[in-house]
Amino acid sequence: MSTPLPKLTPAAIKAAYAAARKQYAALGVDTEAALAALDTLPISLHCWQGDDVRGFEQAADLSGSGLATTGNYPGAARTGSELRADAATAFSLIPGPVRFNLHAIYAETAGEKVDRDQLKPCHFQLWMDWAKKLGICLDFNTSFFAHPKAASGFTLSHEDPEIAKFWLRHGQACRAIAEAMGRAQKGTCILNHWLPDGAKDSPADRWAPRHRLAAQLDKLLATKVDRRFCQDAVEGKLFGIGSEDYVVGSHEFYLAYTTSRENALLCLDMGHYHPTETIHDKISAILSFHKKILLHVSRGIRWDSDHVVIFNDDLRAVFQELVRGQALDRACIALDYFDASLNRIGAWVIGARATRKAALAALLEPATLIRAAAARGDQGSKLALLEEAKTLPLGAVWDQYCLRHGVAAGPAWLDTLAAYEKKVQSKRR
Ligand code: RNT
Ligand code: ZN
Repeated sequence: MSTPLPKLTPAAIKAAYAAARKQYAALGVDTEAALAALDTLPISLHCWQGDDVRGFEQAADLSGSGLATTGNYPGAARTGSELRADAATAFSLIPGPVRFNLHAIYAETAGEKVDRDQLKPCHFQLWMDWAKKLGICLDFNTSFFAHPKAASGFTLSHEDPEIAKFWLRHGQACRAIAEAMGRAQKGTCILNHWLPDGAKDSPADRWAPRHRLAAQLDKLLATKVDRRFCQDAVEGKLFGIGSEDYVVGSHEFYLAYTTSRENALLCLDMGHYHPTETIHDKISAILSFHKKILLHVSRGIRWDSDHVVIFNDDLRAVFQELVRGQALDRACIALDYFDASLNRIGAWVIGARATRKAALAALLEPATLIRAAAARGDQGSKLALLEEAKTLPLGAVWDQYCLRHGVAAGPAWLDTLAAYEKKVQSKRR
């Protein structure tokens, strides 16, 4: 980027906000209340966007996991310190509260080979120290992929009891780590379990792996942890590369599992459904019976479930549902995508800003007017008001939010990123 991008002055932001505030107030919307509500919503940033889901195990290889990053933009983080520095740079460009979401393959073992079933809280001490210094909380994930014992495409639901037991021990190890993280941060660490188990074509038996998975999950979730500190979640998926025909842990499997057991949250990943299926309509259905959900904010395109999140209708609809149902505090929000074709810090910032903007847009909806029109049976006015709401000055309120958080409003954050890229990322070979 050669010429610096325009910076909005605080005076210009404040003037635009004052006008926007009046415009919203005339429609019954309190922008100050919306901004205050926005500050109560943490967004968990996923460590794996920073290095294309590589992690720190030398041998880790994503092939066979159904996860694939494409692109060769230079400057990916190679170590824990680089990833931490990159993440902190992203945080400085994102207004509002953030968390950081780690995977087990990001353990730091000081050169010692530690297999997944032997991982301990001490292997995440540097992460915990860093989080404490920044005043943020951590979330965690079991890594059931990129490992020789995952090469067949099956892990926890494997027919070989020894392999299944290995992955069970991995899950147990991760629960102890998540609990330690939660204890250190004096607040819940969400531990998400996603496994790739599935088949490319026409499995002879769709039943047995599901019976095994349910039994293994029951064992895993029965091991004692303090649930104030470790809250498990399970994430379903429709298909992956190499598991096009059958995924053991499908959405329906986990929906039924979590409903019957009440020991884990259900995780919905926006990219894990049929290509034209969206998740917003599922939220009120699930939250009619579940206390909370975990959302993986992502963007599916064709066969890829993990494009960088943008401020689109799907994302807006998710937050409309949460706000309309007064359920913003019943959804844990975590980003999940990976793209190696652009600056990876930029990818974090784009997705996190889009997510928060979608939440703000929902909080600014002229809900009272829209509901009143619907209540009197005036469908035309309801639809017209929804349309008019789309062009209200959301941007002015967003800029004010950025200003209050000391984060660049508008595209000027790209200049900070370009400077960091030049000084830090471009030096990595
Ligand atoms: C994979 C799932 C899962 C992963 C991460 C790396 O399809 O979405 O959440 O993206 O665990
Ligand atoms: Zn996901």
